[in-house]
Amino acid sequence: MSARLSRTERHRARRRTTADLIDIERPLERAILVGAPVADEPEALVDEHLEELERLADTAGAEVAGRLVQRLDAPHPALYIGRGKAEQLRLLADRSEANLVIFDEDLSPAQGSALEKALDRRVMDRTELILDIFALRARTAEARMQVELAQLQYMRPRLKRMWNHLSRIQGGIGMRGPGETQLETDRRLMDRRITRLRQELEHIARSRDTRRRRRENEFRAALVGYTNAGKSSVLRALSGADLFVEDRLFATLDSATRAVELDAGYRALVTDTVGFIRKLPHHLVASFRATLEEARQADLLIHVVDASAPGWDHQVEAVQEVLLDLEIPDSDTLMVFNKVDQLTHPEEEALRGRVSVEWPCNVFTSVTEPGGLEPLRNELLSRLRELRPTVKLEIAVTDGRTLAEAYRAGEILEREDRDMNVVLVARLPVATLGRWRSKRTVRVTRLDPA
Ligand SMILES: Nc1nc2c(ncn2[C@@H]2O[C@H](COP(=O)(O)OP(=O)(O)OP(=O)(O)O)[C@@H](O)[C@H]2O)c(=O)[nH]1
Ligand SMILES: [Mg+2]
Repeated sequence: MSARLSRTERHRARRRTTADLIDIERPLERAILVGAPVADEPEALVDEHLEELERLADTAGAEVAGRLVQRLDAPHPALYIGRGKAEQLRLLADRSEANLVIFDEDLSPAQGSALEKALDRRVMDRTELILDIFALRARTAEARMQVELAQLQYMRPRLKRMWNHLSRIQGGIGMRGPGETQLETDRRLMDRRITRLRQELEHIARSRDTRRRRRENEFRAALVGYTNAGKSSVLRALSGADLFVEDRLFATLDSATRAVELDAGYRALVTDTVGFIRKLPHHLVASFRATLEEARQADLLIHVVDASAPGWDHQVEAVQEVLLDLEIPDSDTLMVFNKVDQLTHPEEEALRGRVSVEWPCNVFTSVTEPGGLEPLRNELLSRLRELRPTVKLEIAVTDGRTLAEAYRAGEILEREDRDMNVVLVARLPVATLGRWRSKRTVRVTRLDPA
């Protein structure tokens, strides 16, 4: 079967641009946020999580009308929260004229339906909210397909409830995005669409693979981190490229690679990636796997942390969890503590002391202060020098294979042809140089300081 989109699908993809989605007239939604943490969750964390849920709701376009928390030893099978608490929630929603209830926890399809009945209004969980934001923010065809795939997988077991929503309101939160049209069809068509999307995404991933192979000679770094940490800002400042930056969650969904010119003619290719968040929906992680391939293949992972966020250490853990889920090794990671301009001097000093123990490989940066990114530039340069040293190579003219490999794997800066050998000044990966150590036909002399 062809992995291409059918004509109708192409037409639909063209019609439903992100701009259309944003422009959809929708009623203002008023939401009650519900947190149901485990009984021994520290108070500060409970607040922090609801704070974040509020930012998510705001990004999706809802106004927060109230909050409710119930600590639980274990979720109740029927309504997730207790019956009494559900009744209290209904009264609160009535009183504050909220038409939407958003749970910070993941609800099973049955719990979602039962809650909607008990509360007599729309209920959504954290996953649905995040999916909605992704649908709103997806710009490229690939990102739109990745989000649609994740949305379809989420909706599939919840089709009936989604149908109810559609009949009640038009174009509300969770109802946007390319996946929406699929609700008009049935599960069988949904499955067909899922297969098609998977094929199409594989096709895109394969062509990206080819492009990546062409860049294998270059030093590649990937920025990862919690959403809103400043990844795009850092890359924009380093490269001068015009990247989208915004003080909202999930500003970036697509990987973008830019060249960063460092001193002494060195350059690095740096990739900006989608931000992570606590409890990132599993289907989304799976969908974005291919986009994050850049991070897996990178010579260096740059983990950007918002040092001014009160719960930055929990954000670091959440990022590490997603990396683990994606099987992206993070052993060789440079930690970048960004937004230090937001800290007082004593705060910065305390932070330096604390992180130097846990992450000795760290730099402190600020995008807004002049020279605030120099520590990162210097670190990149020294990594580059380490991994791709500048060397003088004397290769015997008889050894054409090694000469060809030098051209393939390295960057040739100078060449002089002598009678018996070819003399090159080149930058080469240490791994290649290591392999040549025992060769008699090659002499390697390091030129830059180790
Ligand atoms: N004060 C200060 N603000 C910063 C700094 N770096 C980034 N910001 C702000 O932080 C917000 C988020 O920045 P982005 O670069 O969009 O963050 P991101 O990590 O790419 O976020 P996502 O794409 O959503 O994952 C923006 O409002 C930036 O202006 C910094 O060093 N200092
Ligand atoms: Mg970004």
